[in-house]
Amino acid sequence: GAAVVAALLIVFSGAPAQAAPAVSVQVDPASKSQVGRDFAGFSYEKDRVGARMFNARNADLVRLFRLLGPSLLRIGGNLVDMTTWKPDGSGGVATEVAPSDIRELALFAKATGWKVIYGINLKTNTPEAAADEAAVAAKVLGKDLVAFEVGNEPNVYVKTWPEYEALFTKFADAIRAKVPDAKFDGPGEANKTAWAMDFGRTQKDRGATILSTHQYIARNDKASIPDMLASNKSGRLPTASAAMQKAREANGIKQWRVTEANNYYHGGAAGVSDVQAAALWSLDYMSGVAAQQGSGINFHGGTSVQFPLHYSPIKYDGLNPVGVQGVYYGELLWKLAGPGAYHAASVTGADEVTAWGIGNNAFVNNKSTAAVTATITLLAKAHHARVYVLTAPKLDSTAITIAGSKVEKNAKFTPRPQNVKVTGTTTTVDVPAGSAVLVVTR
Ligand code: BDP
Repeated sequence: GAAVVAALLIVFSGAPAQAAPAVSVQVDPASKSQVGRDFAGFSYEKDRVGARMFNARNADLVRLFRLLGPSLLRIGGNLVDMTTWKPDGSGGVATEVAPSDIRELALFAKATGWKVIYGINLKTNTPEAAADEAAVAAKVLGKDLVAFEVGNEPNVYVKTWPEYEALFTKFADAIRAKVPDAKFDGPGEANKTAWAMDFGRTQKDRGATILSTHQYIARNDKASIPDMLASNKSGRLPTASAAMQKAREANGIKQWRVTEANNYYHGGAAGVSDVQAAALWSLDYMSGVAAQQGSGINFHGGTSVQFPLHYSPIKYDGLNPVGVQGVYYGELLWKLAGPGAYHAASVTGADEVTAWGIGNNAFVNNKSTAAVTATITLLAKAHHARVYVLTAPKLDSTAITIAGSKVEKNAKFTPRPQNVKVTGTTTTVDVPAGSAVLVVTR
């Protein structure tokens, strides 16, 4: 009896896998860029500092950051330009920042191992107050401060580059007078890269270490899963990455980075921004940025007084996490492969399948509605590999798992990767419809 059942199981479970289209993936041994530990980061609104969401006692949040990190937290958003520095304030007020709020942030950075890009109000501030706040932030954050960012998306409220250059210079000069070794990222335009070249040229000897841009696919009334999944092939995202790389290289700036991004602005859309499709989208976006030698993406999230942030990697009730969503899972799968050299990969046999390598590991991202069987040529020989499958019942599902495990709100994550045989450098893995796999050989 048992033998018959076993034989039948083999016949029936074998059948669909054989019917799946075969794709072939070749990882390119050449590499132009390194994926660092801080590639997959977060961006948050500045008011979260005054609200003291970032404090070392926010235990679940600390754990959720640690699971993904150590990485880079960028503090900014529209709320940076609505937040007032209160050097004598007692703290704990969302629209203000007092020294004690920065101390809480610094303890959070220590507890999580994350570093910080610290945004300062440009739009409704004075150079003197900016410099005063910067001096405190530099002292309190110490080595955990990566750069200052002055204003959010200045192209929204400053019309021309010369006007912006003059304004930025006033603030940056005041900051550098108090913090002589201050580093900056910029210009951080919204959905544009027009000022990146000028910013690189004029600021490279004035503390600029990161050229930055913010990219969203489109406004949330345009949100759709098919458009989101196609957005990494053409349109704003790949065009911006190429432009940033050009500006970085031309000016010899060390890094370019998408310091704020997500799929659809005005907070994203439920059922698109927070589901499995968003996880697959975020993976392709990270791959596209790495391919253009970008040093990472800070996916925007948290909460905002402006609109609900459906795209947030971590979902909140007030200051407390209640779970994680699509983009968090994409970032987590990415992190499980790195750090290491980024390798492009060619895919033959399916249109909606992309692939790339980090180190000796390989990703296959299947955005189609059919399962595929991928035969992958890896970069190094191995006998076995671990396979992490990021999957959900459907592209618009929130029931996402990686290697059979969801991520609980307290960051409990117990993946059980499958073991597959590798023959020489070749292995074959099944990639379910609307799913991504990470093959780890290291
Ligand atoms: C960006 C802003 C951020 C918003 C986001 C959005 O920097 O504060 O939350 O758009 O509209 O432009 O979703």
